[in-house]
Amino acid sequence: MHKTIAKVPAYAFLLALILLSPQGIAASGEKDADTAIDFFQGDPDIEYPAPAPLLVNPMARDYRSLNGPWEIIVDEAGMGWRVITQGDYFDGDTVYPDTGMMLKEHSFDSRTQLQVPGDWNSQVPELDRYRSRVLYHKALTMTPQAGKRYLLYFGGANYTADLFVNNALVGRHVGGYTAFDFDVTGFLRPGKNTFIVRVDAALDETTIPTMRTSDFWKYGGITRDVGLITESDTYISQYHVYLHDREKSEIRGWVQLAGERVANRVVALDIKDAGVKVRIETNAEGRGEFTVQAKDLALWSPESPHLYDVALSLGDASLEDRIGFRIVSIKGSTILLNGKPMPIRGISMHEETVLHPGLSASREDVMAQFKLVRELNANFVRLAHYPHNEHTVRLADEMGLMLWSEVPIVSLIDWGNPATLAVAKSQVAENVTRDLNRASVVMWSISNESFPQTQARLDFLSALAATARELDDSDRPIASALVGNPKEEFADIGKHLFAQLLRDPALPPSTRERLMAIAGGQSASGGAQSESGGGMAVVIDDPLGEVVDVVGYNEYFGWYYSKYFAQSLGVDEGLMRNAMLAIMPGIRFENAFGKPMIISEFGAGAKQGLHSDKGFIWSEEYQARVYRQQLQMLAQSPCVQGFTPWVLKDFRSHLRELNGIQETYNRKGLVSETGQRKLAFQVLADYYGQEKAREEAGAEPGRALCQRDSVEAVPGATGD
Ligand code: GCB
Repeated sequence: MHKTIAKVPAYAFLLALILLSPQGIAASGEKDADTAIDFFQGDPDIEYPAPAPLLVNPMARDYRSLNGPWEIIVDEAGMGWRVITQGDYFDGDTVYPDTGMMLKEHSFDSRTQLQVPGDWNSQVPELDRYRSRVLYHKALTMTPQAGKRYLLYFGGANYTADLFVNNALVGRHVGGYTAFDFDVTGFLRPGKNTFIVRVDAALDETTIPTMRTSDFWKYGGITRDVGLITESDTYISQYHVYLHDREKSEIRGWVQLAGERVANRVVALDIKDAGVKVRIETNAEGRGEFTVQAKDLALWSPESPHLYDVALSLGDASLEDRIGFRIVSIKGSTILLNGKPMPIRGISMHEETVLHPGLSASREDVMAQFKLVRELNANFVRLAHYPHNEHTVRLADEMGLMLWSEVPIVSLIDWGNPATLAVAKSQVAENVTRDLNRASVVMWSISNESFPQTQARLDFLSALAATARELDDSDRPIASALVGNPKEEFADIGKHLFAQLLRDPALPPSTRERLMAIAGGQSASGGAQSESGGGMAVVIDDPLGEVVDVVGYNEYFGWYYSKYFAQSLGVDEGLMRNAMLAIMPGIRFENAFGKPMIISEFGAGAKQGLHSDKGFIWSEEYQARVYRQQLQMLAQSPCVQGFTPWVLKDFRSHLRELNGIQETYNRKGLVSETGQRKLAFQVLADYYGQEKAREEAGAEPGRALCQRDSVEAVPGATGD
C-alpha cells in the first residue's frame, strides 16, 4: 500500500492537487487535505476488533441463511477501504442535485456475483489462481427487534475476513478453516442493511498455513455457510455434553451463557431417551457444570452410531442437538473405543468433492466423498490438513465414521513468532469448540510433518496441545503426523536395499561392480539385521512424540524414498523401485514412546486411465503395486493400530505442475478428481473388506495390540 505521496502515480497526484485547491475544497464541501491524501493510503492503521465468542450449533438457532449470490468487487489493488466505508474512492453516495452528476469508479452489481458458500477460484476462471482481496456485498431488509441480539455467523472464510455492516467496521477474523461470528446488534437499522465482507486470501511465511510449505490449493472466499442468528438478550453460546464414565453411564458437561444476564440462571438439560433431566445453574461468569447418571445408554460406535436428542433450554428458548455418547481412551499403545481396541480402517481426505471443482461446501458434497469412504470399507477419516466444514462432522456422526480432526500447521511454520502462535491457538480453540459434541471426532491433531526439530517448534506445538486439552474435558487424544529423521532411520534400510539390488540380475555389470566396491565385502544375501528381529525397524523418536497421545507417521516407501536412494547411489530409479518394493514387507514401524501409532500417510501418484504393463511410474498399476506392498508391510507392525493412506481423491495443489499428468492436481488419489476409481481403490477396499469381516466375526482388530500390551489388560479397561 502506498504510504507516501511521492510514490503515487501522476494522475493521482494531479487529482490530489485539485482536491486540495480552494475550488476543489469548495466543491467537495467538507474535504480537507488529509482526505485527499487518504485516497492513496488504503487502510487506516487501526486495531481490528476480534469476533464474539463462537456460537456452537448455529443451524439449530433462529438462523436466517445468507447463502446464495453475493455481489463482489475484486480489490486486487487493495483500495477497498474507501469503497467499503464511503461507497467509492470518491464520496460515493453524493449525487449533485443540480445536474445529477456523480463520478464513480466502483459499484456492487448483480452482474458480478459469487455464490456463497464457495471458493472464488473454481467459480470464475480469471480467479483460479487469485490470492488477494475480494469485497463481498449483500443487502438485507429487516427490522431489528428491541431486546434481541443479532450475530452474523460464518462457517469459514479464507484467510482474513473483515466485516463491515452499513459501512462501519465490525471486526476481523484470521484463519481460513474455522467458524466465527460477530455480534452486529448495534450496527443494524430498520430497513435496508448492507453487509460487506472483505476476504483476503494472501498467505505468507507467518500465516497458518504458509503458502509455500503446504501441498494443497489455497482456495479463497467465503467458503462456508453464512447466516444471521437472532438470539434473546441472554443465550446459550457453547456447551459440552459427554460420556465421562462408561460403566456408570455418567454424563458430564457444562453450558456457557452469553449476553446481558448470564449469572445465576438455570439451564435445563433434557435427554429424554436416556432418562436425563437436569437443572444447571450458572455462576457469575455464566458457566454451569453438571454430572448426571443416564439410563440404558446405547453407545455410539461405527457399527451402531446411535445419537440422542439433547435439548438445552434457557427460559422459553430451547437449543436442540443430536449427540452420540462414547469414550475414547488410551491404554499403553492401544487406542480404545468404549473400552475395546478401536478398529481403524482409515483414509485421508482433503475438503474437495467429486461433484464439482473446488471446495466441498454442502451436505451433498460431503455425502459424495463419504460414499466413496464407505465403498472402501473404511470407518475412519483423517480430515487433512485443516478443520473441514460442519456438514462433514455432523454427517460422520450420523454415518458412524470416526474422524481425525486437524489444524493447518503444516511443515515449516514461523515457530518463534508470537503472532503466529496466537493465530494457531485460536484455530485450535475454534476447531475444538465447534466440534466438542461430535462423537465422530475421536482425536485432535495439532500438526502435520512439522520441522525442523527445534525447541521453538516443540514449545509452539506443546502450547497447541495444551489449548486443546484445556478446552476438551472429555480427554480426546491429541495426535500429530510426525516425520522422521531419514538419515538415521533409513541407514538400516539402505543396507537391505543394497543387498536386494545386488541380487537383481537386471543390474548392469558396471553398476554391480561399483556397488560391490562400495559395499566392501558386505554379503549380497544379507544386509544388517535390526535389533528387534529379522526385519528392519523404523523407530520414530521425534521429541514431539512426548507431547502427543497418538503418534502419527507419514511414510512414502515405494514412492519418494526410492528416488532419494537411486540418486544417492547412482542407480537406475526403476531398479531401485523394484528393490524397494521387494524389501518393504520386512519393514516394521515402532515409536520410542510406547504410544499408539497410526500411519497417517502412505501413497503413490497415478493418473486415472494411464495404464502400463511394465508398471511404469504414474500408472494405475504402479500405484496398485505400492498399495499391495504397503499393506503387506504394515501388517508386520503390531504397534501400528491403523492407517489413513494418502489420499481418497486427487486434489488440487500449487506444487503439482507436471504437464500431462498432474496439471495442478496431486495424483495420489484413489479416485480422480471426478470420482473415477483407480486400480488401487479396489486393492484397499478388498483389504479393508477382509478386516471388516474379521471384526464382525468377533476378532480383535488385526494390528491393534503392540507386543508390549498384554491382551488381558485391555478388556478390563473402563476407558475413563
Ligand atoms: C505429505 C504431506 C501431504 C502431501 C503428501 C504428498 O507428506 O503431508 O500434504 O500432499 O505428502 O503427496 O507428497
